[in-house]
Formats: sequence, structure tokens, C-alpha cells
Amino acid sequence: MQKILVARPIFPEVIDRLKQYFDVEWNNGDALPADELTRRLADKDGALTAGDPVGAATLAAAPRLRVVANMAVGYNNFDMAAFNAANVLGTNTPDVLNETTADFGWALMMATARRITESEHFLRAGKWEKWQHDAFLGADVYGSTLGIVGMGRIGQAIARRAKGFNMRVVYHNRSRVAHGIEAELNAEYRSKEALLREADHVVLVLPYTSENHHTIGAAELALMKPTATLTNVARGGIVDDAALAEALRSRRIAAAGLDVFEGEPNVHPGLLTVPNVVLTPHIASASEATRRAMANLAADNLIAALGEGPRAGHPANPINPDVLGKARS
Ligand code: 8YV
Repeated sequence: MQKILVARPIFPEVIDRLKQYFDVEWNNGDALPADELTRRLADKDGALTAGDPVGAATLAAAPRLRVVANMAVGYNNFDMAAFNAANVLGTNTPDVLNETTADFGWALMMATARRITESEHFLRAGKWEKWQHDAFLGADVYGSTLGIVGMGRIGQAIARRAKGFNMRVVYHNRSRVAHGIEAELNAEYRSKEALLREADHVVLVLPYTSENHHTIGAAELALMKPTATLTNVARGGIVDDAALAEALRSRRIAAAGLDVFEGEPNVHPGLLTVPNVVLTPHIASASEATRRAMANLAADNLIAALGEGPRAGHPANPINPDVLGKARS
């Protein structure tokens, strides 16, 4: 039987499915440090990860390893150049989380615009003594301009929801999306700079790559309206968190909603001390149904890539399909 490592706690029924095909080693505890992950992968044929970094050294130390299935749509934790050089397949879990993540992007944007957590903290602290005409005044969402940076599947699902809120939608993406999609979403393409100047609510939904490290830093925040909000449901590192903390402190922008952070689970101390930010612990895809779907899809990819199950040899979500069928190097 082929050997696999499941590097993170996941739903036990998914472990049971994997056991039908493989000899399963399961880390049902904290994330493994890099050297421990490398040690545990040394004799494995496959692995299921969730954001765990996998690079050249780990692959070199695991000569049998043929596939690493990530339980996430983002795979910036994989060094894909190293995967390609070693002929190791990476897989991810797209699509199953689109609507859940779009819902959450909206929830975070609206909580940010309408100061939901800030006002709740006020209430819980026993400070609510009277109704005031100017208490917790926020920014309208309905009828405003939504700026989406990253018009992939999740960005499009966010744009679709904007119709019901009578919003203008502007977007920026590496390349313009097809004309038909722009028309269906009623979304207009903008340069990043134009979008930042124009949008009342900016939502980030782009993948993290080295090119878009700090796509939003001090210079970009300076372009935004002082009344605008910024929501990040993409990846830590896309925003310069230190620059954002300063922009929030000085009210350069009105507020931010953040589900992802540089160096998470650590959060920049400057973000923890300003009131005008809504903070959540990387839970945009965390609905009961979606996290189960992601875990099952990651398992399906692993099973298929290791030549088992109904899709043997044909995993649904290969990131680097060119290595399929090639011998490990
Ligand atoms: C994951 C995510 O839960 O899919 C992604 O890219 O950010 C989340 O849905 C998280 O990355 C853990 O793998």
C-alpha cells in the first residue's frame, strides 16, 4: 500500500476514505515545523497539506513523493518551480469555496463599512447609555462603488452580489476578463491606481505571488478616498500591514476588514490597537459544508493522482499538469 501523510487535522471521515486506499499517517495536532514535515515526508508517496510550506529541500528529502494535495485554492505555500523540477504534482481546491468566500467578503466589507464590531465592543463594554444621532456613522454600501482587485472566480462571485446593492463595479485584474463576463457583471476595467481613486469599497481577491507582494502599500493607500474601506480576503502579504495600520491610525482611509495577515497567525500590533478595523482569523472559506467539500476534494485529488479510485491518474485540479505521468526526478 502507498503511504501518505495528512499534515493537518481534518474531518475524520476524510481520513477514513483515505484509509481505503493508503497507509495513512495523520498529524492530528498543531502544524508541523518545516524540519518535522520534511522528516515525516521522507518515506511518503503523497501528502495532504493546508497551507504548509513545501519547497525544494523537502522534495529532495522525499524521493518517493509524487503529489501534494493542498486543501486551499491558494497554493503560494508550494514552491512550484521546485515541484516542476522534481516532477511532483501539486493540486488545489478551486470552485467549491467560491460562493462561501464571496459571502464572507461581503460580510467583512459590510461589517467594516457599518462599524459592526467596533459598535459591538462599545455595547459589550457597557458604554451604551443613550441614543445619539451621530454614533458610529459609517459609509453606505448600497448605491456605492465597489472596487474588486482580482477578478477570478471569487471576484466574479463578489461582483454578482453587487447587483442587488445597486453598486457600480470597477475591477482590476492581471488581464481583462472576457467581454461577456464584464457585461454580465456590469463591471468596468480600471488600472489599479484608477480603481483605488474611484472605489468606495475596495475588496482584494487576488492570489499571492512574489509580483504582487505589497500590492497595497503606503503609496496605494494614499490614492484611496479618506471615506473608503479596504477588505482583504485574499492572502497576507498582498497588503503591507504596517502601512495599513498607519493609514487606519491617521484616518487616511476610513476602515479595513482583514481575514488574512502577513505572518499569520501573528497580527501586526498596530492593527490590534486601532478601532477602525474588523479582524477575523482566516475563516473566509469556513462554512461547515465548504470546509468539508474542500477536504474531500483535496482527498479526491490525492487518491486520483496516486492512481487510485474512480479518476485514477486524472486528478480534477492539477496545478502543474505537465508533470503527470513523468518519473520523479
Ligand atoms: C484555506 C484559503 O482554508 O483556499 C484558500 O486559499 O485561504 C482558505 O480557504 C486556508 O488557506 C488553509 O489551507
